[in-house]
Amino acid sequence: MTETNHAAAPRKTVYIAISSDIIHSGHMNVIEEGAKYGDVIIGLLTDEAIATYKRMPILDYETRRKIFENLKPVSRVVKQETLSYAENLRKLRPDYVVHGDDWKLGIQSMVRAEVLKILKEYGGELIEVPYTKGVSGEELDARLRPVLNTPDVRRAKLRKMLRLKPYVRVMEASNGLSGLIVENVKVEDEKNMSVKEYDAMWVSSLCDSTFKGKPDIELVDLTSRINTINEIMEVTTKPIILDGDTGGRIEHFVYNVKTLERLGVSAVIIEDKTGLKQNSLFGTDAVQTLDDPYDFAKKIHAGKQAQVTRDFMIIARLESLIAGAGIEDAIRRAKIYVGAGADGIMIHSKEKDGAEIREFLRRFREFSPEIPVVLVPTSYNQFYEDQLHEMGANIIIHANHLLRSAYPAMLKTAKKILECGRSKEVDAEIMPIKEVLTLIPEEK
Ligand code: SPV
Ligand code: MG
Repeated sequence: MTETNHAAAPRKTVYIAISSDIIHSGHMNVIEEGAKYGDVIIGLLTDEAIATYKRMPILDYETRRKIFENLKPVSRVVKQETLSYAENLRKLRPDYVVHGDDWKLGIQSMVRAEVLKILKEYGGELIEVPYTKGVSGEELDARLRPVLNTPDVRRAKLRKMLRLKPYVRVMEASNGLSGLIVENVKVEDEKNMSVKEYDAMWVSSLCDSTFKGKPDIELVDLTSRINTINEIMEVTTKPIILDGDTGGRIEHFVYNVKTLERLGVSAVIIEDKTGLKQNSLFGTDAVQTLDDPYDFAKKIHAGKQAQVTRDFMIIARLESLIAGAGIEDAIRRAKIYVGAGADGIMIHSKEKDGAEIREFLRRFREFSPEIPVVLVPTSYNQFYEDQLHEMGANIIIHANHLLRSAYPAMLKTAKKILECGRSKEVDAEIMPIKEVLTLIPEEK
């Protein structure tokens, strides 16, 4: 008998990326289909990648890894750190990439184009399986929204974001409608093959007061501020950071912390000023009286003692630079506040060149590399968010830009109607009434 060499040809490999944290039958169909072509490798997006490109993952990476590893048709699971497949495809060189045929539009089409380009480099093949009818990840996401909006879940989102995202991008929201803008506005980010959106909302004392026609001097009381928060919370799901002004008296602050926590607010930022609070952007044009740092530290400490969950954050806002007390004073205070238990530091400045912010961050990071730092770059807005992050920022707040865009638009319209004696002339500049009627869809 002659011996033949039956060394089997190596089995083909099939790469399937899973970028969703909700696993549904559509994924199963793609995996089963993929298994017909060879050994299935799942490229599972990490929590960081999902948080950066989509939203906070519900199931964490480890849980998802275990689920996929235990699926019969799956040979192994590897990490995919970005929406782009490039790194893994070049490393693993799978014979096939399998995907549903529903990725030919929008941002996904860029990912698809890149996959095709890389497969061509080494002779791999793309197999597209028909999209599973009746299953939509987006629809599942929408159905989950109310569940993802309980106070506990919402409150916890900010800390989770700080863990998973390079930085948290925040926009002012001062009522339900502007809350909806911050919740829903998205732009395609071609450079990173992803969609950009805001992560959280800033309930500003300046804007909340100004929308009510009142000055920003702690005149709008907490009950009214809570009404604003509730209005926003009813129609949105993103975490809320409250501008808590000075935090008031310690005896009141400890109650207020509990109230905010119960509502599902994620963080309150309080500033180390005392007396009649004036908006920081007046700088030294207004009387800005700094609190005694040890008294302020007591307030932080009392607040931390009062909170009942782990998730709520109390962030200490340093007003040294606003009051003209200098970087040395800011650093000294930052150390005291961190020592008192502050969960983060906000350093404010109205200097245009950003030099004192940069210097503060450099010095602060020498002794506190981890504590989140909040910046409000209203005056020094020549810096991109990425640059502020490089300087050391973890939370970047665009603090008043919706108010500032709404007011001039309203004023212009009001003037023009007055001038013309009718409203026809403004029709082209304002939203058609039909669009207003359908702006807020009814819940089904
Ligand atoms: C606010 O938005 O109310 C703030 C930030 O406190 S600032 O107006 O820059 O002081
Ligand atoms: Mg304020």
